[in-house]
Amino acid sequence: MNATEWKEKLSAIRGSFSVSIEKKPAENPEALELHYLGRKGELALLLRDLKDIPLEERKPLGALGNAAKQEMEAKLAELKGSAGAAGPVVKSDLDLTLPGWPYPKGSLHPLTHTMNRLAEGFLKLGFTMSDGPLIEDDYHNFEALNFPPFHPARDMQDTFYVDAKDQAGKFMLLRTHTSPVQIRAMEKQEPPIRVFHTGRVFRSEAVDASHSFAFHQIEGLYVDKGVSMADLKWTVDAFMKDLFGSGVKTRFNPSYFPFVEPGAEVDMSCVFCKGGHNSAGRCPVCKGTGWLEVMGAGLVHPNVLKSAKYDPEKWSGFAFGAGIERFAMLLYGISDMRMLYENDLRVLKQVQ
Ligand code: 2NL
Repeated sequence: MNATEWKEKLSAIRGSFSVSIEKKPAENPEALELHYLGRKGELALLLRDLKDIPLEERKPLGALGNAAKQEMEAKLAELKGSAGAAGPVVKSDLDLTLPGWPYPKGSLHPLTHTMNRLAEGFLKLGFTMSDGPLIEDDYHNFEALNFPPFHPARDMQDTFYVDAKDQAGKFMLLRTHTSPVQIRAMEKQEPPIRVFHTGRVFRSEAVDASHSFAFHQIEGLYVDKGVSMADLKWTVDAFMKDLFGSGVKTRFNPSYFPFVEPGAEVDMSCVFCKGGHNSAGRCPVCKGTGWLEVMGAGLVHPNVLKSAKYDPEKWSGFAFGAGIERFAMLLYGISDMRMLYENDLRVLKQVQ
């Protein structure tokens, strides 16, 4: 290589370096440094070639090479300095070994969790989940359930009516119980049928520690050949044991609902005192009776079977209904229903 060729090579290296350094987005400055200025970099190899050039010509070439080197170093330093702002992060004060910020996890609402547990219990027993509208007509909420035309539940004092009428010219309403969902299930399906539903219901009521104008119910229905009170008793007992543990007992007291005959109120043994009294005296939850009323139940009234076009001579069934708030309060030891609607994080965080 002669002096002219050497100078041309140097200017080619400077040219390609300046193209690389101007690139947007910027190239990695460490890689550029290695390629041009490293021990086996392009400039180092060219400087090594100086030995083949006669001594008297070599001196000014060496000065040119060193000037190019200094210029390239300065440009690389500049690129490294701006890397934090514009280019990829190469070095920074970020300490990746520090613990992360705690990220608050969401959780299920106690009512949602209770509904899920109830649903699991009934799915296990072979029941299918049914669903229906929140805004109902008079027929599905009352008439098909054997409510007489002037039953007090139809009163404006008890039921929220909606400013819209059904095909029969009657005002629509917010469903007052989950029973219309079971009526609709029977309309869609021939017996045998085994369904349950959990959902919201609405009643025009003053709010206090044990009442709300919007609350939740679970309701189940089983219609088949030869279904009896014994089947109902077993099912209710199995489901209460699933929810509260195998130590729980259930008992039936005679009661009245228009849609069942016979009808019963179901009590479960008090989960707080197990017998009415504890070391602190009379149990405040069961008032010392040792029993808590938790649901209503009975054998489906023949008139209800007839309105679903089921032959009451051929089929019989049981049904039950319960308030979900009451179960959630017993499961979580909540004494005032309003706590379930206030979204206080101390209540909400109890459930994962
Ligand atoms: C209660 C009482 C009850 C039913 C609900 C029912 C549904 C059909 C036919 C017959 Cl389609 N009965 N449901 C039966 C007895 C009681 O609920 O106190 N609920 C909170």
